[in-house]
Amino acid sequence: MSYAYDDQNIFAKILRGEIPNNTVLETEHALAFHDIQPQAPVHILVIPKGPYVCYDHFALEASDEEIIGFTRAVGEVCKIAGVQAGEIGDGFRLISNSGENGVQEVPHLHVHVLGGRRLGRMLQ
Ligand code: D5M
Repeated sequence: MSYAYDDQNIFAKILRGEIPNNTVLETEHALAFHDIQPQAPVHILVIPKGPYVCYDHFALEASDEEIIGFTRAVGEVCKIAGVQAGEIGDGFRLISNSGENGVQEVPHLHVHVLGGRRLGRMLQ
């Protein structure tokens, strides 16, 4: 399968420093920043620095080093989200929308880290 990466997408521009972001964490392989339209008191996006469209693209084509680096960054952000959520920091949700029917708006892989409130039980 081939994945066409559009380097004009908004997260590519954030990675190049062309538009600002509210950074939570930056590592060699990942950048995490606050979502501009938060759906929960804590809503952080974690993106790999490489040009990957969606989760399967990344998981199948990134190097082991990139995958480990990104996965660890997501873990760090989960801990940060727990601290930011304060008293109800025990628990969070990870979501990665992929593709047309996954209703992915920005075509650069991103993992949403949501917390800070009791989240609804149903996935939609
Ligand atoms: O979600 C894409 C998410 O990206 C959505 O929650 C808004 C967020 N977004 C869009 N532009 C920005 C900027 N500039 N900063 C921070 N967050 C942003 P998806 O999973 O693709 O539907």
